[in-house]
Amino acid sequence: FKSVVVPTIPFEGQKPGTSGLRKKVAVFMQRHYTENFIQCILDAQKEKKKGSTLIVGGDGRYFTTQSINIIIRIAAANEVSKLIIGRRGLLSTPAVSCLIRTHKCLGGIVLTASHNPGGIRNDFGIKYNIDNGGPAPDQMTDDIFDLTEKIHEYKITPDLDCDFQQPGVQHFEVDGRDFTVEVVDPVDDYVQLMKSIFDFKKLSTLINGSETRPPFNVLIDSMNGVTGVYVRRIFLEELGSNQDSAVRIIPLDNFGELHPDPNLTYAKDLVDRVRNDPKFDLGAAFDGDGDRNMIIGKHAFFVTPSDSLAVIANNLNCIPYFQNHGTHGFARSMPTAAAVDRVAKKLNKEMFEVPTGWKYFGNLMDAGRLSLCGEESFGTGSDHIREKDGIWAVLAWLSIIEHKNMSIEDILKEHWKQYGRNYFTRYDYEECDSEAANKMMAHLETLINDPNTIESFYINAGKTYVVKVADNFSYEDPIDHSQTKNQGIRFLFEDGSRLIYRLSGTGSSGATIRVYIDSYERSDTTADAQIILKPLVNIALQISQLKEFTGREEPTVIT
Ligand code: VG1
Ligand code: CO
Repeated sequence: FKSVVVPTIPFEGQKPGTSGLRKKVAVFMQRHYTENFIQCILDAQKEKKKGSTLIVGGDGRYFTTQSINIIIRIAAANEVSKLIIGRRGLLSTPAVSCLIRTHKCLGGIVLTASHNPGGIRNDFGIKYNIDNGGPAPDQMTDDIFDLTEKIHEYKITPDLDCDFQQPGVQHFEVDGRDFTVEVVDPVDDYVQLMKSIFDFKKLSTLINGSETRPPFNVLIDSMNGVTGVYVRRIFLEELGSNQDSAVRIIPLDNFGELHPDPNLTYAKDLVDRVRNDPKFDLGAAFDGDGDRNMIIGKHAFFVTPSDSLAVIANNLNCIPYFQNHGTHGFARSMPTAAAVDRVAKKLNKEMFEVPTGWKYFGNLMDAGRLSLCGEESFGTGSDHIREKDGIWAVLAWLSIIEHKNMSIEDILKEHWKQYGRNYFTRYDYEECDSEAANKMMAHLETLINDPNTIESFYINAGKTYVVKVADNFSYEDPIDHSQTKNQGIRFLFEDGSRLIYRLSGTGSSGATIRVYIDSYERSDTTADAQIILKPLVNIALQISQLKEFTGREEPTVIT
C-alpha cells in the first residue's frame, strides 16, 4: 500500500473538553473533519508516533466503524507500527486503559461521547489516552488543539482495507514498512485484571447463595452501551448470575435511543424495577462507555457517588487488591462532596481535591500517592487503571457486601452514624443559551471579586448561611506543578456547606450549567437530601440569579 498526502484546511472548535472532543455525528462526518483531528493527535506525539503501538476502540456508537477505518489508514501512513483494536470496534473506556497498560503502548484512541446520546442525530467523540492509560493531560490536549488550528495536510493510506470483526493478527506493507493490526476480544484482558483484584469465588457464592445465606439478587443495566459485553462475561458467565439479572446488554449504535447516563433520571427503568420488586438486593447501571456507575440498594435505596466513594474507602480491607498492594491516599474532584475526606482523616491517609475530570488523578497515581478516587458524576475508580471504572465499582460493592454481610442501606446508615453525612445534590440545566450561561458566570465572577461578599449572609427557610470563602477553584498538580485555573465558582459557608457553579465541558450544543449543593450534618443523617438541601438550593438560585439569566424554572436533571 502507498500513502498519500491530502491537502486540508483547519476546522474551528476542535478543542477537547473535560473528556475528549464531542460533537454531533454530522460534524464528524464532514469531509476531512475526523481525518484532521486524528492527524493532530498523532502529530502531538511528535517523533514517538513512529514505530508506536496504539489501542483503538469505543462504546460502539454510530460512526465508530467509519472512524476506525480512518484511524487505520492515517496511522498506517504516519508510521505507527501497530494498532490493537477491540473486536467490532468495541472497548469500554476502562478496558482501553487496561490494554494500554498491559501492552505498554504509547496510548489509545477512545471512540466515545460517554454518557451523551448516540445515533446518527446525536453525538460522537474522540479522546486520546496516554501511556499510563489515562486521559491526555491539559498540556497535550492544548497541543492537539493548536495543531488543529494550523493543519494544512494529512497523510493517509486510502486503499488500506482492514476488517476488525473477528480476533486475529493482520500484516500489511505500507510504503515498504510493516504495519500490523491485531483485533482482540474486548473482554479477555479486562476480566483477567478484575480477577486479580477481586475474589471471584466469594462473589459467585454471594450471588448464588450458600447454605448459610440466600442468593444476593442483582439487576445490572448496561443501557445498551458497551458494558453489555463485559457484564455478560463477568456477571453471567464468570459469577454465574442468572440470565434475567442483566438487561440491555447488547450494545446498540444509538443506545436504543436512550440517554446512556446512569442517574435517577435517565436510568429510571432500572430504578423503577428495583423499587417495585423486593427480590432485588442491588441495582447498577453504567454509561455508554462503561466508566460511570450508579448503585442502588433494595427498594431503590440510592447511593450518592460521593458516599459510594467514602464507603469503599472505609472498606478497602474487603478487596484483595488493596490488601496486596497496600493503600495510599484518596482523592475526589472538587465538586464531589467531602464524605471521603472524613474517612481519609480517620485512616490517616493523604487526601487530594482536584478539578473535574479523571485526567487530574493520573499523576498522583503514577507517583504512588493515590489508591482510590471518585467524582460526584457517578465515577469511581482506583489505581488498577487510569480511568474510572463502572464494573470495578460494582464488584467493589459486592465485595464489601459479601464481607460485611449487610444490606446496602444498612452499610450506608452505619457509615453515616460513624462519620456524619454529607448531603449532596446536583442540579443540571442542560442546553441553556450559551450567552445567558456565560453572563450568569460573569455575574458570579463579579460577586466573588467583591470584598463585601465575604461575611455576607443569606437566609432561607429559617436557616442562615454566612459566606466564608468565595473564589474560582484553581489547582496546582503536586507532582508536575502544572496550574489549572477557572475550575468552578465556589461559595463556602461558615458551617461547611458549599455551593459550586460550573459550565459543563462535555456537551455538544448550548451550555449546561451545573450547580452543586453540599451540606454536612453530624447527627441528622437519615433525612431526605432534597428536603434538607432545599434552603441552600434556594440560596444558590438567589446568588446566581439563574432563573433570571436563563429563563429556566427547573433543572433538567437532579442527581
Ligand atoms: C462530566 C462530569 C465529570 C466527568 C466528565 C467525563 O464533565 O461532570 O465529572 O469526569 O463528565 O465523564 P462536565 O465537564 O460535563 O461536567 V464521562 O463518563 O462523560 O467520560
Ligand atoms: Co463515560
